[in-house]
Amino acid sequence: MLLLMASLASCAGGPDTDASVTTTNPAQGRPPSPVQVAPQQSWDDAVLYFVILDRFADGDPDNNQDVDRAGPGSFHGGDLTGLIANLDEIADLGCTALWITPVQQQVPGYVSSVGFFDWGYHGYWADDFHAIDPRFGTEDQLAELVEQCHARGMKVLLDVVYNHCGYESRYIQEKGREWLRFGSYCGDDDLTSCLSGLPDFKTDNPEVREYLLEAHLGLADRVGLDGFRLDTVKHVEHDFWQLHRARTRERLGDDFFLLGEVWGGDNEVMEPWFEPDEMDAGIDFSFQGSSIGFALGRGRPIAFNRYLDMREDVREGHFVSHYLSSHDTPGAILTLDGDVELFRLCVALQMTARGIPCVFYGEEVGRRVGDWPENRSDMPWGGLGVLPGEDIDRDEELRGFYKQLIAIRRAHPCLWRGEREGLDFGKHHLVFRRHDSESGDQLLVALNRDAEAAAATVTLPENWNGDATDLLGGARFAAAAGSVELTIPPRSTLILAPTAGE
Ligand SMILES: [Ca+2]
Ligand SMILES: [Ca+2]
Repeated sequence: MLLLMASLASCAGGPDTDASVTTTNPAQGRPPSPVQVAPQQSWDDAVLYFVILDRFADGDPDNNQDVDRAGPGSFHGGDLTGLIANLDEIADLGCTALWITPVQQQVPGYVSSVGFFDWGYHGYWADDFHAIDPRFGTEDQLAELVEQCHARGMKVLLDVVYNHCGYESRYIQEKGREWLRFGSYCGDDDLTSCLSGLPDFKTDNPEVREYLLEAHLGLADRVGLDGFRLDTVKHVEHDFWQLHRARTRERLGDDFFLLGEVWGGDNEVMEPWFEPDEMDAGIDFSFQGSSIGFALGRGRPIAFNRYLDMREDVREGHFVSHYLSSHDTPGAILTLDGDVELFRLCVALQMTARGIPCVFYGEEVGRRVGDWPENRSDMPWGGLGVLPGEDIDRDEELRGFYKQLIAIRRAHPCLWRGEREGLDFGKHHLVFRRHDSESGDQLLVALNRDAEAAAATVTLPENWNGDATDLLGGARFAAAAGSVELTIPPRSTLILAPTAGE
């Protein structure tokens, strides 16, 4: 998002897939509560679900201020109470961890230079780092969210900002240039520039550091968070992040998880933050475009396979988190022109790749995740009647596909910690093997992006016993003389396991 001018106005106002155990109550169409998720063993087998709090569910109309659900940049009323009430929606999908947008008190006005009234509904424009915005809820409700997630087997990451505050925030008046760069005082490099014109904290000033550290770490400590998603990482000094890591370890424990947003980051770009161990994980910005490109028929599958190999070369003990849609990029469904079959190929790629797959709220039911600001539209609740809810029919078949893939992923360590090996490449198809040497678990993944079925003869690994059965659709392919003849249906994925009992 680029804001050319910030003018703030004042305002008055499947088979073999038992990783998540659920049953659906047909009377209500929703599962009984609380839905249990098999807790992640480590962040290796995590599946993350990212929610923009204001756009997910409004559980408390009494805290609504500045709500205009027709306004793309207005508050839509979503809050912690609404999220807590609908956690089963996320747990039932099989996700093991939740990432929510920042909850601090936001600046009391809006920016209009983007062509509409744009408020701090997203939480990135803080006015007071030591207060929770009442539009999102209270600190007790945040603690309740953590407790309710833990009761379901899920972890919670809170998005936090150290780099900047909101436009014309109280800190400009209260602390001025001692603490901030703003207006004509903005620098012109990554560390000192004013991102989108936002006042930039002087994070090399010890007083600023201590203030922000106490705000975020104190909150995490009091409510029991499991980690942070760190915003705008490359705009803050490395020695700050090293101090931050030491402080989170000291106060919140060695397991407190740090997922950093380094814009444009991937496994290699993250190295300067991984090598000194400033954070555990980084957002993988490469996967979305690469997987969409594959689905759209761009490039050769053998080249795409090389990319998939390359992105898994991550420093030991560290992770990248790969997404198909986000609040800062156009969603995959839009980029694929609404083609759900091609989107499913991308989802299959996401769930069979190493790293932490991140599901952006609602894309699992076909939310029209467009370009900004439409990528931040309301969660589609359809007949469930939750507000705010985008007025489209939920694609429950797509949700079922996600659920099945997530369950397969969680049940098969080869998908989240195994080695990968490309086995067969055509003009439009790709077959690769995932193998976990520790458990012996292995699967073949076959994808075909073409409108015609693809035939592939695949040499089976020596320790493959029996035929091959597709965990997604149930089709069985006979093995003969150490190989298997596959027919991959048009624009489809097969996830093949050795046929049980042979
Ligand atoms: Ca509300
Ligand atoms: Ca900065």
